Amino acid sequence: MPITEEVKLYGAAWSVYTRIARLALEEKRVNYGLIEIDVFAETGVPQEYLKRHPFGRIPAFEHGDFRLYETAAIVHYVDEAFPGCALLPADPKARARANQIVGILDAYAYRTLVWEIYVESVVSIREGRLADEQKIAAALPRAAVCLSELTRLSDDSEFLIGNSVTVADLYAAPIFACFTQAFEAVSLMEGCEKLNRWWQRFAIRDSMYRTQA
Ligand SMILES: N[C@@H](CCC(=O)N[C@@H](CS)C(=O)NCC(=O)O)C(=O)O
Repeated sequence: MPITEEVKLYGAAWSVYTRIARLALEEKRVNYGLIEIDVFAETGVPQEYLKRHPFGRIPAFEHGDFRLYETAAIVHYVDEAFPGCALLPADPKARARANQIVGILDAYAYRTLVWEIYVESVVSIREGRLADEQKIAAALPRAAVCLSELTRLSDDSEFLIGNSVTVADLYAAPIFACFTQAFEAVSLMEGCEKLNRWWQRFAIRDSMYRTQA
């Protein structure tokens, strides 16, 4: 059936960054269509898709005739262009904290928790290959720093920052959905009680169910 929604997201259900953008759309209750793109196809990134995203990453976004790529830009556009809950706190310090957490997740945690731990520990078994134990071992200290900083910088309230959902939760949740499947997550999360409590609450949100791979 053709997708008729005005808002379209080009990506993949398995993708962390696609899920971040989807969570923003879900939390803002924006009607959208997800168009699956296989960036790892044997023939390479589809040529047509490279016109939307010349770097060949997912997701890419379209609202009417307005096209955008880069998840942070998409999330902020969705936040500002559509009604509903604001995805950034109004208070400048809380706003800065939420943006700082996004920066940490984007620059350090995604690579370490998803690629170096989850992909090596969990996806490798699914793909029938041996995990690269050296890669996992090298990632553990970096993962510990990511988790202790996220614990230190987050509030002990319903969400990572404040009492309503923010971009910090939207970036963190898809990363944690992968990372917490890894055996290594159990010991790494010890002592991160605030983060553990946040994850127990956020993992069962409607938006998380609706964006499951
Ligand atoms: N800076 C990009 C990163 C997006 C990204 O890395 N997406 C991954 C999937 S979660 C991807 O496209 N990977 C394909 C590749 O690495 O070739 C953004 O914020 O949108």
